[in-house]
Amino acid sequence: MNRRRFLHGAAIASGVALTAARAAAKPRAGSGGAAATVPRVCSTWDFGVAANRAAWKVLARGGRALDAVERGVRVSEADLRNHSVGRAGYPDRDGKVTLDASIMDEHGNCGAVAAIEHIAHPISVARRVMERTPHVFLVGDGALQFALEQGFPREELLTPESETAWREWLKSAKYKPVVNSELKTYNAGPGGKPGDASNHDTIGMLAIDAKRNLSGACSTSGMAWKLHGRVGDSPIIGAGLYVDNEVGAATATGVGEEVIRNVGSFLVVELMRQGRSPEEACRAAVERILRRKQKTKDLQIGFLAMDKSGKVGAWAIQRGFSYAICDAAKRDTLIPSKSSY
Ligand code: SD4
Repeated sequence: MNRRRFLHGAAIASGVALTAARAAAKPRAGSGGAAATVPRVCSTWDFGVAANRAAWKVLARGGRALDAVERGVRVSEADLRNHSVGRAGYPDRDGKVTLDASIMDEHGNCGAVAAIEHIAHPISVARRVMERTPHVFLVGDGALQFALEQGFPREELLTPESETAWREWLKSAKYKPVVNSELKTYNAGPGGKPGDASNHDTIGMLAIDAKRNLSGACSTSGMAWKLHGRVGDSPIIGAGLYVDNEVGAATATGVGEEVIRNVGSFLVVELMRQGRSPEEACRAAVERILRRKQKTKDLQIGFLAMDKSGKVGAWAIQRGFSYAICDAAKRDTLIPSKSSY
C-alpha cells in the first residue's frame, strides 16, 4: 500500500474549466494537479456538485464515508430537476417510475434494491438491506414491502412534468438512449423542457473519510422508457458500484447493459489493484468495452474512481461526461472527464 500511495498520491485527475452554462459550480482549470487530500468526496455529472456539498458536511466533521455518500445521494434523489434519480425520474414505457440503488461500505458490506416503486429514497432502503437483513439485494414488490415495513413512506414519484414527457414519448414510443442526456435534462432548469428524449441520469458517489475508509453509493431511475422490470448496472455490486477498502472504489454511469456485461466497476478497482491510477483504470475499462462493441457512436459510459489515497480519476466513451470533487481545499469543483472520442 505504501508503494501505491507513493506512486499515485501526488495528483488528482486533470481537468479544464467548463462553460458558464454548466451549473453554478466553480469549475477549475488544472484542478487535477492538486495533491490528493483526505477526506474527499466525488460524484458523477453536474448535479454531483450539490450532492457533494451535503456529503461534505458529514466528512468535514470527521464523519464516516458511508454516512456521507448516503446523505449526498439523497440530495439528487430529491432533486426534481434530475429526471432519473428518485422522485421525478422518468418512468418506464408503462408510465411506472422504478428505481435502482446500491451502497457499499469499508468492510465490504453491501446492500441494493432494484425496480422498487413508490419509495423516494432507494439509497436509504439499500442501506437498510445491508444493515438489517442477512441479504444483499431485494427487488420489485419485495423491496417495496421491506421499505414500508421499515417505515419509509409510500409516495407517488411520477411528477406532472415527467408524466407529460412520458405521454409525449408515447407518440413515437421508440426506445433510443441519448448520449449525455443527463446534462440535457438537468441543465434544462426548473420547469424547463428536458432536451430530446432524455433517457438516463445516475448519481454515483465515492468518498474517503478522515480515517481513510472508503464507501460508495449509486442511485438511478435507470433508462427512461425502459421495459417494465428492466434493471441496469447501478444496483448491481461490481457493475455500477464497487468498493475495496484496500485499493479504491469505482462507480459507473451510462448505458447499464454494457457496464453489466463487463462488470465495469469491479474491473476498474481490480485495475487499480494492479497499480493503475484511477484515470488509467477507468480508461482501460472503457477500452475493454469498446473492443467488444462495433457501434459506439450512440453509446455513452463513464467511469469514476477514487483510490486509497483519495486520488480521483474518470474516463468516458464520449465527451460530455463530468464529475464533481469536494475536499477541504476545493469545493464545488466540476471537471470534464477525458474520453476516448
Ligand atoms: C442504467 N447506468 O440504469 C444507468 C443509467 C445511467 O446516467 O447511468 N444514466 O443503465
